[in-house]
Amino acid sequence: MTRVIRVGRPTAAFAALMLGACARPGAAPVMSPSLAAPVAPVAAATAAAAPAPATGVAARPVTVVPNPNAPKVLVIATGGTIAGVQNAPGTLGAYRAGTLTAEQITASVPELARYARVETEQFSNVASTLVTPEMWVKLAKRINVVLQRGDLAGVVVTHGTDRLEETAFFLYLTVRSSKPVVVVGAQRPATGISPDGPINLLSAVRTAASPKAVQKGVMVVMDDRILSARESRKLYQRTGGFSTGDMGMLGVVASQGPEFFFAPVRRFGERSEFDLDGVDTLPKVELTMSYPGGTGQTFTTNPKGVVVATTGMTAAENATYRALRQTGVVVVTSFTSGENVNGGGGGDGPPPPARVDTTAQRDPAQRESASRDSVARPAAAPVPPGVTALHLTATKARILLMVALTKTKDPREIQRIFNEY
Ligand code: DAS
Repeated sequence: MTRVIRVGRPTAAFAALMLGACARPGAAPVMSPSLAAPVAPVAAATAAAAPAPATGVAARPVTVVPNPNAPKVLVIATGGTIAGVQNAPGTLGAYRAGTLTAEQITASVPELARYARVETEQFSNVASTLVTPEMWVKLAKRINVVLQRGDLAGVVVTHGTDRLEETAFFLYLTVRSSKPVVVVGAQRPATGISPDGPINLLSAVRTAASPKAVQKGVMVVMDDRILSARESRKLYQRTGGFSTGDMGMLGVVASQGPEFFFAPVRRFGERSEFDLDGVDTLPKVELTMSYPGGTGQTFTTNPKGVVVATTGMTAAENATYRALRQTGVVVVTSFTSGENVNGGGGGDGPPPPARVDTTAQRDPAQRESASRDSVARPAAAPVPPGVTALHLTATKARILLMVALTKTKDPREIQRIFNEY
């Protein structure tokens, strides 16, 4: 059956909606109310079968042949620019992220019906700067539940790009399934000039529907690139801005569909040890940077863990974080660029000797204080070791530490986790 689908023009009500306050990318967003708790699936139906709702998205007559045997894919919408509308559609003007619904976003891409039987679910409708760790937990739990459905091939999560890489990495660690989960966003609002949301959504759904995407973990699909959630980063605020740097792509979405060339080999998905049953909130982990002349940061928030982004700490920073470790706080260091892979005690050789802080040997003040330490407190409890992140940005190291702390507070065990995931 061939259907001709016209995607709706703005109605008076929609125009009125768009006359409200708006936000520019990077500015404080004006949000639709969050539905942070998952809600019942919205009209489970193919995009082709649904009447096109008024969205403000430019009308595009499309001829689609829906595939009644296509795999089922659930699109879970959380908000972001992919759901963003402008005061003045078709301009470069300001917009409100998280405005269109899951149903409206999918209905604006009738081509989806060619590759998947799409169901939709509205999880929240916010700019991703409002996404919280509690929402990650709810979202991961929801995805773990729906992926148990035998008839569902995969899940697509639509998301704001500002915090997309964090949500995707959390899902990578905590969705315990071999089925594909694809996180996707847009850098231009749905009503803008050349919006990237529709093509990104199509590529994401094609990937989630593909048997080739099984056992690849949680992925980010943007600009036809298939990226592992572990490595993906938003490098800039334009199309093409998502990258995995030196680690490369898993594959691309070609004209014939997803093509994979690589697969992740670290722990994720079915092999993940992280069970969110009984977990509603995550342990508090703070994030800070080291810098020339820095003395280290202390916290009044009573964190269970601290991540320090550093290429090498000052003596004062070392002392501060050593003292923090002594109080039982787990301190993780992550290279500022996220690119470093040295450390952690893993690898193919014998375990390396404990890291010695040579700063104290070079710095007379430190040397004196260190020798005072060793003379005055010979029987003091050994300082728990620090943990080193391997090829993770500090923001992702923070997420892994939050998840690890749901299982253990032992820094050696946490180092094992950092070495495996
Ligand atoms: N405000 C941003 C967000 O929701 C926009 C985006 O999606 O790119 O993350």
